[in-house]
Amino acid sequence: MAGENVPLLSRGADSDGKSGVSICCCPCLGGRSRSKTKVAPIELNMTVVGKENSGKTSLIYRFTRGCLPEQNTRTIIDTDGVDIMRRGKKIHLVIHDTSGTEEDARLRALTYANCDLIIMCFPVDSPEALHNIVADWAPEVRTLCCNTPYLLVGTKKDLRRKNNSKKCVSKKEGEAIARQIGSVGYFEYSAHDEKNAVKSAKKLFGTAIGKCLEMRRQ
Ligand SMILES: Nc1nc2c(ncn2[C@@H]2O[C@H](COP(=O)(O)OP(=O)(O)OP(=O)(O)O)[C@@H](O)[C@H]2O)c(=O)[nH]1
Ligand SMILES: [Mg+2]
Repeated sequence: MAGENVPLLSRGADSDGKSGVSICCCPCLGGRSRSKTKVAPIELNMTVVGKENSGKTSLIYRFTRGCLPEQNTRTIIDTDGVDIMRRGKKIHLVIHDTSGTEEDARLRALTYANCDLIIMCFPVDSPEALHNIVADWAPEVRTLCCNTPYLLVGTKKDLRRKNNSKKCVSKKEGEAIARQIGSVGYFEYSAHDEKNAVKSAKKLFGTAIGKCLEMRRQ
C-alpha cells in the first residue's frame, strides 16, 4: 500500500518527561509566533491496539522518537503527541498506546472516545494473532468505536525471514483479512529493521493521517 511520509516538527512531553501531549513551542505551530494570523493545528487522535507483545509500543516509538523503547515494559495505557506538517497543514497527532489484555479492556475503551482512526496490530509470526483480529479485535472496535476507520498492521515482519521453521502469516493472507474486516488498508512493519523502521513508520502514520483527513472531509 502506498503511503506518504510525514515530517515531524516536534514531539510532546508531559510533566514527568516520559510521554504525553504538550503544546508545541515551534513557531510554525503558533507557539511563539508573532504573526497575527495564527492557524490552529488540526488535532487527530489515534489508538493502537493488538494482543500483548505484538509490537505496538515499538511502532509508536519508532515514529515519535526514532528509536526502540529502552526497556521491554508491558503497557497499561500511554499517550504521546507529535506535531506534523502535511501539505502545508499543521497537525497535532495524539497517539494512545494500549494494553492488549482482557483485564484492561475498560481502560482501553476510554481511548476510543474521539478517536479518528485505530491501528490494529498483529505479529506476522502468529497465525493465531491474525485469527484474533477477526474474532476479537475487529468486533471490539466495531462495537465500541463504530464508524471509526481502522488500519490493519502486520508487525515483526523480520521474523518471517528468521523463523523459517515456524508458520508465519503471508502478505497475501494479511491483505485478505484486511479486506474481510473492512480495514482501510494493510501494512507490514518491522521495528527491528534498523535501516527502514523510521521511514516505514512515517509512511504508515502518513497513510493513517491521510485516511483521517479524508473522513473529516466527508
Ligand atoms: N523481531 C521483532 N521483535 C519486535 C518487533 N517489534 C517489537 N518487537 C519485540 O516484541 C516485544 C514486545 O514489543 P512491544 O513493542 O513492547 O509490544 P507491545 O505490543 O507494546 O507489548 P504490550 O505493551 O506488552 O502489549 C519486545 O521484545 C520487542 O523488542 C519487530 O518488529 N521485530
Ligand atoms: Mg506496549
